[in-house]
Amino acid sequence: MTRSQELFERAQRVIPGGVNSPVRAFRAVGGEPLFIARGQGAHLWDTDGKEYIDYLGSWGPLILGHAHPEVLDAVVRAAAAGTSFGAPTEQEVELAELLCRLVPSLAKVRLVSSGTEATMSALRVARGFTEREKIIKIDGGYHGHADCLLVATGSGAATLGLPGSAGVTRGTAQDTLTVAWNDLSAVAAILEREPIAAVIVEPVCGNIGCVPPRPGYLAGLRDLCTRYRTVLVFDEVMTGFRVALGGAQALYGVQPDMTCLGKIVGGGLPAAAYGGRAEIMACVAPDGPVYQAGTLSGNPLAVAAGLTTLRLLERPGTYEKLEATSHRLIEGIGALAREAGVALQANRVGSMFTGFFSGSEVLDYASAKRSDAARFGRWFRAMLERNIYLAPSQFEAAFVSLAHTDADIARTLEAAHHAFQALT
Ligand code: HOZ
Repeated sequence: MTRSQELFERAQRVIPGGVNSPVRAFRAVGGEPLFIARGQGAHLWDTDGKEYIDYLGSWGPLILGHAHPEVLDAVVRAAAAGTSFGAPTEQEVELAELLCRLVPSLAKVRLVSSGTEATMSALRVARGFTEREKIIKIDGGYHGHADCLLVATGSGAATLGLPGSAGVTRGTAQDTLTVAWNDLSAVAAILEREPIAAVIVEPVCGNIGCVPPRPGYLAGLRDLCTRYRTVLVFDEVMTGFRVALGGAQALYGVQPDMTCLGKIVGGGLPAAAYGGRAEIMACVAPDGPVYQAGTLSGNPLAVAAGLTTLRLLERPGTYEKLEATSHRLIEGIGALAREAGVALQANRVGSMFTGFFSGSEVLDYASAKRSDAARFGRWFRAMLERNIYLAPSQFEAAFVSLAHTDADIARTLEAAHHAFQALT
């Protein structure tokens, strides 16, 4: 028995499913989760000492790789000055100023501790601002696990084949309307029919796997929301600072009314944020009537990690380097699949990507679900055997970091070649 297997046995006795988040459970790909001992750069080591090239990056935050020395140094210095005050600090002002400078649509921003908190709070603010109740989300869109967003949800729920979640009341669920990704007319039909507080989208879907917006889709959402005075919320928890320094809104040139940030904004520690137009953010307590709070909001360690990460990302050439590495990897994987006669849709935006085991284009959740998830599982395990650590689900995105070297990419392509051959 390996050390990971031993730990998993112990974990299952005291933690539901043996994991602290369902996506970690490897249920859709078979086998058991690895227990991770440490990470450095683009590499991970499990508790049995086996090394992997990591394309999960803790589900997105680690764009600089693991244990980046400047981030570590900032966290250690922050910790030495005190780990939490529950009072304002200079550094959280610096982070808020930086966010408002980097993300085009942010006039004001509130720091929270997780992406779930960010989306849940943004929707409450949108409802308070518009004095409307219903929201629209995308079929397969995942925005964390607030009740109103666990409807037709992606990520772990898609992986496990759950359409939503027990424990969400009918009353809550009926205020969440869903439409297919990339279908503008479906959004228009609802907005025409009834008052809607907010439309929330991941501007690049990441939780049904990586599925980009069709040309004109985000701009179309912008126009519709403006026309019907509905708050357009971009959940940029995954795409923020990932697909461009200013997020997907900078990449596609479309400004939402509100933006949710997470993952990279905390540099690997628990920080997230939501913000938007000043008149909307004026609704947030203590300025306005929408209540939202948090003991650890703006936590000094998380703020230090986030600030340092964003400042490093601001250096010239960062996103060009990420693009070149990602291009080489995903084009390479696509070519190897073709060579092996394996039908694969290699979807990518910047450094986020998913290889869908499908013969037809993946444009939304319905087409993502037509992928051969069992075949993905076999490929995933073949890659893992060859020391490549990917997201353990067909319906998740994987991430390239600035720490991935040419040698890492070459090793990954070599592994992918053998893994595709093993499938056929
Ligand atoms: N957004 C991540 C998965 N798509 C969250 C990770 C988790 O649920 O633990």
